[in-house]
Amino acid sequence: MRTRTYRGESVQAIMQQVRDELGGQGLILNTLRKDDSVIEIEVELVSLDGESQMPAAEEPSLADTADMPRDADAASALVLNRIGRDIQVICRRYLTGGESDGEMLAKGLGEALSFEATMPPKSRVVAMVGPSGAGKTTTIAKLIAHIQAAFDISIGVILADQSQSAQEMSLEIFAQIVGVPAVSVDCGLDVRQQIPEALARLRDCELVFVDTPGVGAREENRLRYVERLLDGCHDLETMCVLPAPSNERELSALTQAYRRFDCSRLVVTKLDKAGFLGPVLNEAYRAGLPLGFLTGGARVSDEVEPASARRLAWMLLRQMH
Ligand SMILES: Nc1nc2c(ncn2[C@@H]2O[C@H](COP(=O)(O)OP(=O)(O)O)[C@@H](O)[C@H]2O)c(=O)[nH]1
Ligand SMILES: [Mg+2]
Repeated sequence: MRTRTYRGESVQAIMQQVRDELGGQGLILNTLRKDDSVIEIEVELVSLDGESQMPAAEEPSLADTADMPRDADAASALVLNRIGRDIQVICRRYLTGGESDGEMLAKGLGEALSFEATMPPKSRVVAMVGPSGAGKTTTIAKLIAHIQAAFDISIGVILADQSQSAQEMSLEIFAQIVGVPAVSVDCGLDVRQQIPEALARLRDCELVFVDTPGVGAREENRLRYVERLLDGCHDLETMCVLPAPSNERELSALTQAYRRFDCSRLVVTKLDKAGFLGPVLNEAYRAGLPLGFLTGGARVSDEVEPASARRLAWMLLRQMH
């Protein structure tokens, strides 16, 4: 991938430079606010041969079981080890008796887990909650890019995380580039009023994403802050963002702590970095949370895709190589 980094004082000036040099063909990968006066935008140099700009997710074809080891029992054991304890019990019913192909695994996963990948969401306001570094901000940017490409609806964002560093993606700058209005809320005294006031300013937007500050399972003050922040918000859906490369205990502590947010679905991030999906799938099962979206890649142009049993089965089988 050929990339170029542009720096400047304003989004407009940098984007003019991108347009002049790349003829508007660049794909935004990352947006950073280095300090008060310097903005940095990383752009992929997209070929001009008309190829799709968003990399298409690989189509999960489960028909070909030639990928599986010849010995069906060995194949089952291999896959089951990657699924997680509780789900194994359910999937094992499907994977014994020599029928260890991808379709059967998908059936097992479909029985053990639930999926809710409706996009755009039914609620007008969508808040992402999760620990720091889980991928909340990046996922919102990815979803905005996808929704803009696929649907004709007006989107806005509420920036409720003021703790951003120069290394973290700036959703504010990304929003400016893609023409999405953004309203920042600060940690004022009247926390409950912050979101309704921001929403009033975004009254023309049909869908509004809320980027919340990262909260750990044991950070009671921060948990309470986010709870109060979202408290006064109507027509709200809260998604729980969990990184796949996490251990079982941590994931379990997080979903328990987040019960107060009444999350409707899970977003599983960093699948590209997880060698083992067991802990996060097991937690989805134990917490009874539907899987919403899966992400695999640090950049805005990387994958975010609807979760499905077939997709997970395909990933688990692919991991065997
Ligand atoms: N490898 C990988 N990195 C990701 C993914 N999603 C986010 N990241 C990276 O993880 C880091 C934290 O992401 P960020 O969106 O700032 O997390 P937040 O603190 O939850 O908002 C950044 O360096 C992102 O580029 C993903 O799906 N895969
Ligand atoms: Mg963030």
